[in-house]
Amino acid sequence: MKRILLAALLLLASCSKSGTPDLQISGAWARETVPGQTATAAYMTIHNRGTGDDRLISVEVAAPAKAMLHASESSDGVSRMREMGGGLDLPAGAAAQLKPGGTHVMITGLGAPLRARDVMKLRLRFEKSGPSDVDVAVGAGGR
Ligand SMILES: [Cu+2]
Repeated sequence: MKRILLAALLLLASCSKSGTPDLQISGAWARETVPGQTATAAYMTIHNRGTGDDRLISVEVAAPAKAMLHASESSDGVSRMREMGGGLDLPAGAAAQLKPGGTHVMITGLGAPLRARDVMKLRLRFEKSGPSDVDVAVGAGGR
């Protein structure tokens, strides 16, 4: 019995770290829009320097725009995007890169164009760490 309990505890420990997450968000940028375009994508690095796992569960942007988490995948030379319903896992000690061709924050329904040097505000909601506001630099890193 004791051995089974120990095995179960070890399994639990390897699946999920229950310490405190410590998130550092850096390099947030988004593409500027071209005339007539009302959607863009935002990218950033989220480094979990803590001892506990966390998860990015949703992203909010000022109305009328909407933000959602997207994953990109390509098959047969065609790239497609899909909404990440379960959010983005942020394991303790790891860095998640949101970048072109990969995971990104999709922003649709922009009420005004985004120009280089604008700053777009996003609110990221994390399962354990709660909300975190991020300034996204428009244009930077896009060229
Ligand atoms: Cu997308």
